[in-house]
Amino acid sequence: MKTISSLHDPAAPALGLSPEAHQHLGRDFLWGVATSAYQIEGAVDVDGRGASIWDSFARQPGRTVNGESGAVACDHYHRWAEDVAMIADLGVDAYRFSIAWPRVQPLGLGGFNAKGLDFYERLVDGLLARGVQPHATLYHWDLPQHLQDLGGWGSRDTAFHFAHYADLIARRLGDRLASLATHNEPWCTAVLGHEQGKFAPGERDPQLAAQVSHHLLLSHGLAMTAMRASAAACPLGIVLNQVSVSAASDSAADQAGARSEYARFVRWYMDPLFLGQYPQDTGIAHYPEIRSGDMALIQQPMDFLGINYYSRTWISSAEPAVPAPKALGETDMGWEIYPDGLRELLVGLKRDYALLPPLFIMENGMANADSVSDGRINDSARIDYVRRHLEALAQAKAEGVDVRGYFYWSLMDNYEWDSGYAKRFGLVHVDYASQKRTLKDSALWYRDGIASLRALTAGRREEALHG
Ligand code: IFM
Repeated sequence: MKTISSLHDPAAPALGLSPEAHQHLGRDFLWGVATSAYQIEGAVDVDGRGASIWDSFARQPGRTVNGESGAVACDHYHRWAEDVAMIADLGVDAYRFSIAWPRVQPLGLGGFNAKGLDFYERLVDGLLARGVQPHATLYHWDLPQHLQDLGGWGSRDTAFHFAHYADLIARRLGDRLASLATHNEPWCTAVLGHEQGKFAPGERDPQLAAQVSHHLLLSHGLAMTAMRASAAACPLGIVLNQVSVSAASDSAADQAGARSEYARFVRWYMDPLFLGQYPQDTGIAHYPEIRSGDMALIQQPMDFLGINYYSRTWISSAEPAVPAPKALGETDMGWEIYPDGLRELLVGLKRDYALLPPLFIMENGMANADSVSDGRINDSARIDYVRRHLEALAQAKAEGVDVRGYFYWSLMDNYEWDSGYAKRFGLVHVDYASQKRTLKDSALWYRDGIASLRALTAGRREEALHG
């Protein structure tokens, strides 16, 4: 197979970045790739794993495209060693994955499952042995079904069960993890899972969704407290999906619409975590029941904040609505490609939250139907997408935002939830029939780009040292 260096001029700037971006992303910047348990592991009935809400949801007719589920996915549970070797060969610094709660605690309460815990021990040690930092997330949407039967995230008790599970993981893996995040994208669990019915458990109840968001935040606070005690050296945080919001015009209605959308999406999580209160200007009627002491618990100091950015939200109150311009087009998800939104978002966070910890882009990427020719998987659109977002990220750094790393979503094509397997986000192509992994052009570009950034940085260090 050809490598990207034989496709591109080796003297060209690393990752095609501008000299300014080089300067900001060259030194001490962490490069990674990300996945999540249910989307890649498969092996849902193996070694004592309990059922999760996604197993049940995907079985319900009409919930996912073609009724597809993560039952096999990328079979990563059995192929983890090969996948770790592939990650190491990409030359990235870090790998972000999630732990399947039902694999390590089948019912979500009570006994833990030694075989499930062993799997993550092997994965973490395997990564470390290959020089790749392991970054784990405790909850990426696969709640044990048993807890759902007891009320799921709508029940306050689930927050306490989660803290117990978090504590156990911190004790077992905290000495070797490079970071441990409580939740991935709580907005999705609350809104897509409990208001829009698109994700498990498929509820459509806005009041329940508000309560769920509060219980997720509460569980984060409880888990942070428990984990601080048991894994003092491990950096702890949370990962939020965020957007930039653009108003279609200067009209009062569009401007107000954009402000309340931002309050519902971004501030709904940021304000409790960093200001100790929910925003009041969301324009929504549904607020959760909050008990005394909850907000203080939620507002725990964090070592890092993970941001997932894919696109912007466009607000038009006109009839008919003014469509988003989509000057750079859209991805296969129908999401507008809008890299400058990443810069806007990050600069806004720095402006609004004095207590902001160091940031990591924990997810950014595009779904793209890649074309295969001559055994090569051409995904130049993905390369362009990432390069533009890296430029935006470098600009945010130039404007003073403390961003320490970038994880591409995703390492490999995988189960895209209700969209099934048709949407391909991977740097690595997966042939689901054979489970063969093939590096796409973007993977080669990422690998060679990271390597030459490092070489440049090393060169600059040499120059600085020896003149
Ligand atoms: O695949 C998802 C991931 O699980 C969470 N963030 C967004 C990705 C793309 O939709």
